[in-house]
Amino acid sequence: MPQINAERLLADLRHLRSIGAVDNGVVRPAFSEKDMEARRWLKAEYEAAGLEATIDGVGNVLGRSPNPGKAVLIGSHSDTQPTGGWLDGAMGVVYGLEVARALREDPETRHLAVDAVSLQDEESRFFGCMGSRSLCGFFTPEMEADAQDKDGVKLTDALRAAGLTDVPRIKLDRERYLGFLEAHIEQGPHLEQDDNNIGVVTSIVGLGGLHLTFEGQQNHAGTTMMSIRKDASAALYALANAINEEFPKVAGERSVWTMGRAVITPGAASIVPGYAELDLQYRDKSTDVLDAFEATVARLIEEINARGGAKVSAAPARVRVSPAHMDEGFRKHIAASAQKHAPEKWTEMPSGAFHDAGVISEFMPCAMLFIPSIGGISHDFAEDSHDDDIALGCQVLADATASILSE
Ligand code: HGY
Ligand code: MN
Ligand code: MN
Repeated sequence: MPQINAERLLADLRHLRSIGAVDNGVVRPAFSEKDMEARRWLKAEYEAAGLEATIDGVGNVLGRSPNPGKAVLIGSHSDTQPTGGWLDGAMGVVYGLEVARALREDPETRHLAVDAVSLQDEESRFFGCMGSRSLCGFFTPEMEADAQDKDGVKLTDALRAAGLTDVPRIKLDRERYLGFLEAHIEQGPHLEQDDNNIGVVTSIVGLGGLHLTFEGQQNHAGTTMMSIRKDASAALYALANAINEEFPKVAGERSVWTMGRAVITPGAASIVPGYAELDLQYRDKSTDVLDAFEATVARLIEEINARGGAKVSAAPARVRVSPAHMDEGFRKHIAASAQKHAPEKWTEMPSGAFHDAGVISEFMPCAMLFIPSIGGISHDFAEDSHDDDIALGCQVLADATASILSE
């Protein structure tokens, strides 16, 4: 079976980390200088690995194998959160490169076709999983027209600044592929807590988000009596508290919800706020639970507006993403490879984080493999994993890829 080169794998991961490095983390938002520098480096690495490489019109980097026959596509995203970790996405991208090299270097597998990909904007600077949606033909002109980041930068301007405006966009050839494999850090505590080295993902959560707006009346904090205030912040706090009280009544076992961004204007201690915003995101493996969360918010907004204070309104913050099930056949290959390389130290598990495989699974069969995150930390500069786990995960993926392609 193919043998990955752990030293080369870790050296490439550390080089990628250096592009946009800040403290122990990485700041490489989609289409930033550092993001595009990383993509140009990956293109060169794909070419050195014998792949025909292209950076497409939304920044996806695709390395195509010259080998005939059905291919497996392996990769993830190399863009990061605003304060991102060095492995989120990047590890799966470099695994794709290393698995392509390892199979090419082994006489028994050098005829097999492994394509490698670095996807764009999985982290939703402009549009969640934009790159994988574009590759699958799911990124519509309507989605693109309004896309802008949280600072108001338009996607069209970011594409122009990155020199991509007139660059052709790749559409994957469905007939070429058996499917897509994505390796990722778990970004949670379960593998480490249960002393497992490998997670074989069963399903990926669905997610939804609402952008909530509170419009009141700015006024003097000393002379405006409480009974006549239209205090935007009071409505925001009331809704946030009510969500935390009511959501558990309709939640599933692993439901999560986050209110990670709030804006209160003008943000002065002696002024009754006249305007506020709140971003709410919720996730679950069941569409019914996601629907119940949205119905609960609609009911709570009605109740708060009936009080006559600030007026609350809601708008979708993102396109709803459905829960995704990973391919049973691929999962068997990954499980067999995990059992070979990490006997009894692997488990099947759902993914609480969202991934490009969640989008691509609507286009072709997908599977995911996790390695442990130290302390379960992610989306933070402190994100990290042990080198041995990183190397083991790549070897498990290489064997699984070879067995899928040889079946
Ligand atoms: O938020 C997520 O689940 C992913 O890490 N972007
Ligand atoms: Mn992430
Ligand atoms: Mn990720």
